[in-house]
Amino acid sequence: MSGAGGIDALDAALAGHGLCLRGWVFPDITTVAMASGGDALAICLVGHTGGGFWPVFEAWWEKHPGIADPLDTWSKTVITPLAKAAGGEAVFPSDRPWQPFQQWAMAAEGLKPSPLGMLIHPDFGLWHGYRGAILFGPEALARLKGEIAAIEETTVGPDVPHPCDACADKPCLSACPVNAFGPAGLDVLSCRAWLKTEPGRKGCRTSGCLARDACPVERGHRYDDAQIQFHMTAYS
Ligand code: B12
Ligand code: SF4
Ligand code: SF4
Repeated sequence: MSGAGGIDALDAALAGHGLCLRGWVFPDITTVAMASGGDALAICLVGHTGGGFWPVFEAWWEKHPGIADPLDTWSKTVITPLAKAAGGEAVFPSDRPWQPFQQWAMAAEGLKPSPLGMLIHPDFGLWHGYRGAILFGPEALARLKGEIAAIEETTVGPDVPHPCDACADKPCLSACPVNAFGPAGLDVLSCRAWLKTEPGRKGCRTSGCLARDACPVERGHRYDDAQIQFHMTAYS
């Protein structure tokens, strides 16, 4: 175990909020262009697998009614001080310029995109996400050297199984009422137009994206209805 300010302490503090360290990227000469975090030498992804953070967030939101961008604000409130205590700097998926969270996740966790654009996880299916990332520079790395070295040794490579390879029928692709998924990815305009119609409001907007819901992988980690409705409202 490390002392306060170490990686173990960071992980434990995140767990108290229903979040976790998702994985690490160590930019080298080929990947450093992915990091717009200046001299960041290690990027630690923070997120959730399944919807475990939701009750923690909801309890916070009840105490902050009317707050703008509640989930993004909660994420910043939780992650920023923890990143600082660990000697890093937090960045967030919702902030512009957008940081390449999905590229980081592919590098850190070996995940690959589903036909829907979202990355699919072999243990959590389409039910996971990213709430922030912590960028560590040379000074923090020197202090955390032992822990980081151990993490680097265990960081996953590109050999994580990709669930879509074994999914012959690909039910996600036939479930969308407006066929919004094509070779160019999600047709956002068609999707949003559908969500404004009466059947779209009663369907996807209330019960969640039918394409995402059609995926049979790890459905036990599906978010609960309140969380799904929150994300769909934010998106549409
Ligand atoms: C812009 C954006 C969108 C735009 C997409 C516009 C477009 N066609 O590109 C819109 C608003 C449509 C969108 C929608 C959704 N998004 Co979005 N989005 C982003 C955001 C903020 C930036 C993406 C980006 O351009 N990055 C910049 C480039 C340089 O980084 P990148 O890693 O290389 O980006 C890759 C993605 O853009 C991806 N991509 C391209 N098109 C699309 C379309 C979709 C739907 C997704 C998920 C990815 C994706 O390909 C890029 C190349 O690798 C990211 C957060 C982030 N900072 O990455 C979330 C993010 C990609 N979104 C995410 C999610 C979950 C969604 C929704 C499912 C939200 C929801 N309702 O629950 C929806 C999907 C809509 C649906 N029908 O269900 C997650 C994906 C998690 C995962 N498992 O992979 C992210 C990472 C946010 C997070 N906090 O975790 N999103
Ligand atoms: S339904 Fe099949 S192809 Fe679609 S996301 Fe799930 S595993 Fe991948
Ligand atoms: S939310 Fe509905 S309309 Fe939009 S992509 Fe998903 S299934 Fe299609």
